[in-house]
Amino acid sequence: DLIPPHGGVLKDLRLTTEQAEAAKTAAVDYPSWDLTERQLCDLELLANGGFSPLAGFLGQADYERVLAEMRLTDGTLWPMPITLDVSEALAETVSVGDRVALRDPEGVILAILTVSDQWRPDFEAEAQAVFGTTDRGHPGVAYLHERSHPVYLGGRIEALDLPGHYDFTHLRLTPADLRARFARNGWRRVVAFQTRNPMHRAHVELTFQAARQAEANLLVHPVVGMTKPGDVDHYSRVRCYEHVLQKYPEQTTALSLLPLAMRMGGPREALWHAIIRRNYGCTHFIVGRDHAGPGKDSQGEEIYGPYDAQEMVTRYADELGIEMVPFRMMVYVQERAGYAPIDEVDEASETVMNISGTEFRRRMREGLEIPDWFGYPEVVAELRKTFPPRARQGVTLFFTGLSGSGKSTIANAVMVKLMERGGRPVTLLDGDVVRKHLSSELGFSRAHRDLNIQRIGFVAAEITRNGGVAICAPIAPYTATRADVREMVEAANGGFIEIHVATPLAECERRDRKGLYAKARAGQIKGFTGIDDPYEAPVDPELRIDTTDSTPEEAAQQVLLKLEHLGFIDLS
Ligand code: PPS
Repeated sequence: DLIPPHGGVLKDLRLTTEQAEAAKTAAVDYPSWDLTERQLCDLELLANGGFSPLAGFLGQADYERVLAEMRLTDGTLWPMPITLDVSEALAETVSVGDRVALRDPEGVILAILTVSDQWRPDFEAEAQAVFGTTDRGHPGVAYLHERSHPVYLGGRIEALDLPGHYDFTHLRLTPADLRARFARNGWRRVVAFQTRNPMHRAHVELTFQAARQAEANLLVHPVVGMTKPGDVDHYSRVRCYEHVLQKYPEQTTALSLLPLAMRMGGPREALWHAIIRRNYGCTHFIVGRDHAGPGKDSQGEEIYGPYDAQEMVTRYADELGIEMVPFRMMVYVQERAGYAPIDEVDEASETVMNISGTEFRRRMREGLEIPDWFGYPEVVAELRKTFPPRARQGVTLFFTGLSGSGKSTIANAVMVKLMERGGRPVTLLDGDVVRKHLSSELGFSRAHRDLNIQRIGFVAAEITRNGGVAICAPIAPYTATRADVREMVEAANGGFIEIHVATPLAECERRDRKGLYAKARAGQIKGFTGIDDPYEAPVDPELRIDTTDSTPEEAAQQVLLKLEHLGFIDLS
C-alpha cells in the first residue's frame, strides 16, 4: 500500500525491446535533436515516471497554464514548465505531427518525440511567472536567456532507453525501483531529504529528527543532475554521502541519486520536488530554510524569503498528498553539545555555533581546521581531496596587455622561476605560440580574437583542473572574454590570477621590438591593438605591472610574491 503517484499512475514511457528496435529503424528518416545536458535530465525523469503524470514535453496550452496557475490544462497541479527548446534550424524542418529523434551526446537515439506544438516562448514572461523575477542574477533566468534555444517543441515521448550512466549505478534507483524496495522492506512511511550540498553533522541531525518526528524511514535523495553553478561536483558529494549513510542507525536509511536538473526556483521548485518525491514513493518531504534558493540577485538582494518555499508547500498541502516536514535552520548549541533548530534556542543563555558555506569553503581553501562538531572527519577528508589547500591547487596566471608590453618576457621569466623551484607542472601558453599551434587559422577580428582566447581558456582550465600552473600571455583585449576565461578556470577548482601588463602604448611603440607598430601606423597592418583596434584595460586585476621602469626579473618577482601572498606557492 504505497502512496499513489501524483496524478494516480506511475508513467513509464519506455517502449518494449521489440518496439524500440522498430522505432530505431523508423527513426533513420526523422530529423534529429542532440539533447542538452538539462534536456537529458528532464528526459530521464519523464521516461522513468519521476515527472508523472507528464507523458512528454509540455505543449503550449499546458505551458501557459503552468506559468499562470501552476496547473496542467486538465487541472493537475504542476509548477515547473518542462519544455524542449530547440534551434531555429531544427524548427524550420519540423511541423506538427512530425517525429523527431532525440539523441544523447554520443548520437544514441534515446527517444522519439511526436510534435504536437511548436512555438516561440517569451523568456522574460516565463522568468517572471516561474521565478518571480527577470533578474539575470537568478541562475534559472540566466539559463533561459543564455542557454535556452529559441523554439519550444511539445509532444509525447516514447523512450527507447534511459540515458546511460557509468557512475554510481548501484545508487541510481528509478521510481519503480525505489517503490519496490520500500515495499520489500515494509517501509510504509518514508521521509525524503533533498540536497545539492555535501552533508555534515547538522544535516544528519536534521534528517534524523525529521524521520523521528514523522515516524518514518529516511531516504537521502541528493540531486546529481544539474545543480547551482559553482556547487561541489556530484562525484565528490556522492562519496561524502556514502560516508554519511554509515552515521544512521542500520536499516533505517536509504541513499539514492536523483538525476534532476534543478532550476533554483525556490517556492515553485519546492512544490515540484515534493511531487517528484511522491512519485518515488515517499510519504514525507523535508523543506528546510531557503529550499532550492538561487541566492542573491544582481543588486545583492535575496530573491526569496528563507521560508517562502515552506509557505508555498503548505498552501498546496491537500493536493500534494505528500506531507511536508518543515525545518528551521539547525545550529550547534555549545551548552547542549548538540544540534537544535535555531528557533528552539534561547540565545540569551545559550551559545550558538555555526559555520556558513562561505566560511567552510574559505577554511578548505586555506587548509584550515574544520571542527569535529561541524563535520565528520571522513567527509572533510573526502572534500580535501577535491579542494586541496591552495599550495596544491592548480592555478592560471593570465597576463594581458598591449603588443610589446612585456607579457611574454615576464611570463617566460615566471615559468623559469617556477621550473627552478620544481614540484609543479608548468605550461606556457604564449600569444605567439598559441597562434602557431592552437589558432593557426585565426586572424584578428573581434570574433577570431574571442575564439583564440576561449581556446586558451579551455586549455588553461584543463591544466588547472589537474593541478598544474598554466601561464597565458595573449593580448586578450576584451573584458567579457577575460571574464569567461576566469569563470572556466574557477569552475575547474583552481585559482585565476589576472596580471595586467600596463606598459603605456607610447612606451610599447617606442620599443617596437617586432616593428609592428611602425607597420600599423603606416597602414600596412589593419586593426592593430592600441592603434586602430580597442584594448579594454582590466579594471580590477589581481596584479598590475608597468615595465617602463622595471626589469623582467623585478616584474617576475612581483608575480611570485603575489602567488605566495595568495597561498599558491610557499617561498619560505
Ligand atoms: S589576441 O587579441 O589576444 O587574440 O592576440 P594574440 O593572440 O595575443 O596575438 C597577438 C600577437 O599577434 C601579433 N599581431 C597582432 N596583434 C594585435 N593586433 C593585430 N592586428 C596583430 N597582428 C599581428 C602581435 O605580434 C602580437 O604579439 P605580442 O606578443 O602581443 O606582441
